[in-house]
Amino acid sequence: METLNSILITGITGQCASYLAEIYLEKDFKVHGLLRRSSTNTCERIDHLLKNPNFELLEGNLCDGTGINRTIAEIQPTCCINTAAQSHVGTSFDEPVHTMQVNTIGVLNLLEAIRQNSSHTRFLQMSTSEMFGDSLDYPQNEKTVFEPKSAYGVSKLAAHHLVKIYREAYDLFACSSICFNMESPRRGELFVTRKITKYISQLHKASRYTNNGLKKTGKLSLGNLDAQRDWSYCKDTMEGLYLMLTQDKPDDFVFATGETHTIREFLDHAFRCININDWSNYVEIDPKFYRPADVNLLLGDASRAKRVLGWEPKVKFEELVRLMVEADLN
Ligand code: G4F
Repeated sequence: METLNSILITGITGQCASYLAEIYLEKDFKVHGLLRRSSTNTCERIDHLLKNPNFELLEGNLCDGTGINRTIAEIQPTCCINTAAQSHVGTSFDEPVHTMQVNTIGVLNLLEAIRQNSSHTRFLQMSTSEMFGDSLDYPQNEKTVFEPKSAYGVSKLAAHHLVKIYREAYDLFACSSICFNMESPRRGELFVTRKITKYISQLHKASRYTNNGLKKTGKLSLGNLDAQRDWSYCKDTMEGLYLMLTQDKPDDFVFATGETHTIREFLDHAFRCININDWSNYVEIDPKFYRPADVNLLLGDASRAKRVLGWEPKVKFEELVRLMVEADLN
C-alpha cells in the first residue's frame, strides 16, 4: 500500500472531524480541514490544533461544486473523509431540501471532484444508522435492509449508494462507515445527550449557590424519551474510520456498541452523577421536541469491523454518560 500522508477532512469544526484531525496528526499526516465561511468563530473544538504546522484550514462549501473541484485538484490528498453534513435529524423535517443538497449533492460534488482530479484519493463517507430507520431486523449490520424515516435518512442513503456506485463504476477507493449515535463532551448541544449533560451541569452549579437550583435553571424540556439508541464514544468510532482507510480494498463497515438504551436510561445515569435518583421533577415534555416521525430503536452489530479491522469500542454506556457529565461540570 502507498504511504498515506495527507488528508482532507470536511466539516472540520464538528465533533467527529476534531477527533479525526487529532488521530491523523498523530500519524504525521498533513491535515487540511474544510470549513464553511462564517462571521462567527466556529473553531472551538479545533482551537488546540490551529498552531500545529501540519494543520491547515480551508474555506469551502460542499454545495459549491466548482470550489470543491478546485480544492481537490489543488491538494490531491491521499485521503478524504467527509464529515460535513446537515446532521440534525429533527432539522431535516423543517429543511428537507437543504438537507438533501448538503448531504447528497455535496457528496456527489466530492465524488466527482475526486474522479476527475485525484482518482488515487481514498474517500470515506460518513453514513449513518438513521438509514436503517424502521427496519425491524436487529441487530443492524452491513446486510440489513434500509428503511429511512426522515429526509435526513434518505439524503444519507442516497449518498451511501452513490459512494458504492463510484467505487464499482470508476474503481475508486470509496467507502462508507455506517455509524450509530456518537457522543462525547464535544457533542453539539442540540443533540439529546449533550442537551441533558449541559442542563445537569447548570442545575448542579445553580444548586451550589441557592437552595433551589431548579428555580434558577427551570426544567429541562425534551421530546420522545422512549426512543432507543446505540450510543458510542465518538473518539472510539473515529479510530475505526482510520482503520478503514488503511485496508487493501474499500469496503463499508458498521460501527456500534451492540447495546441500546432509552433516553430515560440516559437521564437515569446522568442525574445519578449529581446524586439525583428521581429526575421526574426536573424534566418536562414539550411536544415541540417530538419529530413528525422518529426511529424507535437502533442497535448495531459491529462484528464485521471487529473481525476485519480488529476494531472494538472501548468506552461503555455508563462510562460515556459519566464522562460527558463530568466534562460539563468542569
Ligand atoms: O440526539 P438526537 O437528536 O440524535 P438522532 O436523531 O438519533 O441522530 C443522531 O444520530 C444519528 C445516527 O443514528 C446521526 F446520523 C445523526 O446525525 C445524529 O448524530 O436524538 C436522539 C433521540 C431521538 O429519538 C429524539 O426524538 O432523542 C429524542 N429526543 C427526545 N428529546 C430528542 C429530544 N432529541 C433532541 N435532539 N432533542 C430533544 O430535546
